[in-house]
Amino acid sequence: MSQIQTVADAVAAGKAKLVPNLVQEALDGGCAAPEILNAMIDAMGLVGERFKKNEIFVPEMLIAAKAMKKGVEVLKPHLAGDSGAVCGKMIIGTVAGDLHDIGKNLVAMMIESAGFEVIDLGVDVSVDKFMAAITENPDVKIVGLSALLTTTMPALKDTVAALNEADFRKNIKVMVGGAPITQKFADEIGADAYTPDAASAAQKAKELAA
Ligand code: B1M
Repeated sequence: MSQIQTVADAVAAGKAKLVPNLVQEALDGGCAAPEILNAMIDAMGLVGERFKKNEIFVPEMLIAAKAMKKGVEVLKPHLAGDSGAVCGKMIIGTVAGDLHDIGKNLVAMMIESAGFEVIDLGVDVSVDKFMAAITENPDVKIVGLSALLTTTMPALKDTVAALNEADFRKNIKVMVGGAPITQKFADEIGADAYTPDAASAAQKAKELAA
């Protein structure tokens, strides 16, 4: 079995203690960091499939998420450089009612390495919290919103609607993403950009801030 597959299997099985060493071994063995990351993302997809089929339950999803996060910690220096924040500020968060943060964290990491100072508001972020953060950071260039649940897509819509009504909106671009989000939905709710993954989010953020 390849080293990358071993990492992916350990993530899917929620082996949080083993994953960091396995990731390090894969890196030492010459595997590329983005390839390892992609395999770990696929492993989380598999976890989701198993959950959908009732083969596993929330606790197993949670330990897989913990294993994934431990692996990302080891990968981070190999994926993201110290950019020096030359592109400006970005605020990011997972919308109200939604606790998923792995994808949002990856997006934040890639955007930071693309040259932004990222203010991460975490998960379950209310409209008021986004608004307060923008008020505290009037020089922010982009606000990024993540949603992983079909049931939190309305919260994403409400957050974008509130941003669109605010005076500061003309100076701020709004990016959205997350597994259930599509370009069509982003257009419907009035976001400036949708991207399907972390790498394209970083690219798009640079374009929007230029
Ligand atoms: Co949840 N969960 N979960 N979960 N979970 C999903 C999302 C689900 C698809 C699983 C399934 O049924 N197949 C399903 C949603 C179904 C739906 O809405 N139609 C689901 C469910 C139902 C739930 C609960 C309701 C379960 C329950 O309690 N009965 C519950 C909800 C809790 C809540 O949020 N209120 C729940 C809870 C959890 C855990 C807490 C156990 C855990 C999250 C832990 C954590 O994040 N810290 C969890 C997990 C791990 C998952 C799966 C298995 C994996 C998610 C993940 O991390 N993927 C997920 C199944 C799946 O996604 N296939 C599932 C890897 C990550 C890198 O991908 O987050 O998609 P992703 O991010 C990508 C892109 O989407 C994009 O870039 C990222 C990197 O490439 N992206 C952006 C994300 N944000 C972006 C923002 C951008 C741009 C791109 O611009 C700003």
